[in-house]
Amino acid sequence: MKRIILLMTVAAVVVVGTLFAVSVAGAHKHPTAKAQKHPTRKVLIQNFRFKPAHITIKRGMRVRWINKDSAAHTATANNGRSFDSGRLGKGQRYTHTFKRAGKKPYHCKIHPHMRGSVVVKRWR
Ligand SMILES: [Cu+2]
Repeated sequence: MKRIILLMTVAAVVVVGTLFAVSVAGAHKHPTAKAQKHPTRKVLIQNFRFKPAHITIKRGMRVRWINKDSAAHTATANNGRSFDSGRLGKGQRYTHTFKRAGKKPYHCKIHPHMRGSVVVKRWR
């Protein structure tokens, strides 16, 4: 959904930019192009679940976990070293950049039944 809104925004920027290209010659740029190259995927922590629990991203992308619960949670790699958010209170967030391809299962240290995974692909 976010992606569609972003694409629509980009389309709108391009259309508006084209319409005003004559009057603002030289200032016609695509400010969102850079941001799109390494987008951030959001994973909400809500009702003692990771939402979505399983995501696939490209290498170099970031994942941002946001705790929407009143209870504290963590996003901790099962291998114990790839990434660990530490204790996230209500509204707190943690961002990690995934530089290596592979499947990265993770869990919440406080509630071990909470599980998720990030699959990092080399290419699209
Ligand atoms: Cu938890």
